[in-house]
Amino acid sequence: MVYALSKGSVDSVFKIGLESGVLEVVAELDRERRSKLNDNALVFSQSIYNLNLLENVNNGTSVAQVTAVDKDSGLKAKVTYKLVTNVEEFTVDRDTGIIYVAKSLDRERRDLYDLRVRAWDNDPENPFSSLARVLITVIDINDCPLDFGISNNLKLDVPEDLPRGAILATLQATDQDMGVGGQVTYSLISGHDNAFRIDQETGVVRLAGDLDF
Ligand SMILES: [Ca+2]
Ligand SMILES: [Ca+2]
Ligand SMILES: [Ca+2]
Ligand SMILES: [Ca+2]
Repeated sequence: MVYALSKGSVDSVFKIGLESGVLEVVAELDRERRSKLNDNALVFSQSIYNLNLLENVNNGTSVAQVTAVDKDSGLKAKVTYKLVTNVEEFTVDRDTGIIYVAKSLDRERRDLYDLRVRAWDNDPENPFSSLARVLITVIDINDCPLDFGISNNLKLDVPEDLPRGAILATLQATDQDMGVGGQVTYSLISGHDNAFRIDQETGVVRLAGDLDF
């Protein structure tokens, strides 16, 4: 005697023993076997995380959290994070994916960080991993002092008979901040008795009155 399933085994859910007539539920077994495999990759909640941070953010501040999910179970779904870009300014907590500031930022030194965070599941035999990008823009604050450079302490010899309006010197101060925090204006504040004037914008110092020694 030979047994067969009357409508065939359409989606291979059932298998019948030709001699024995014993019906097996193949798909159930297969699903069971599959669930023991690490067959789900990690998926980050975003492929790119964009952050804007003020350059005076305190060390130790948590600034963002990256998260990856894994549809497997147990160790095959337990996620571990690692910052794979070599920087000192940021760290990523291996268990939570929280990003911390680890060292002072300085917009004048570096204003952009393009970081990669890798997430692994903890399958001991065949771990999956996935990569996300964390783009950090450092926002300027007005934290740079003006620097007069070599003209910080300028000594000039001026002939007594120089005509009014003659240019004596051009002072140049620099400020590395952005916007108004980096704008330089000049003014004379003492010791000039209206004999000199300075252009507010250019720093050009001119003779404004009569010199008499
Ligand atoms: Ca997995
Ligand atoms: Ca700075
Ligand atoms: Ca400044
Ligand atoms: Ca600044």
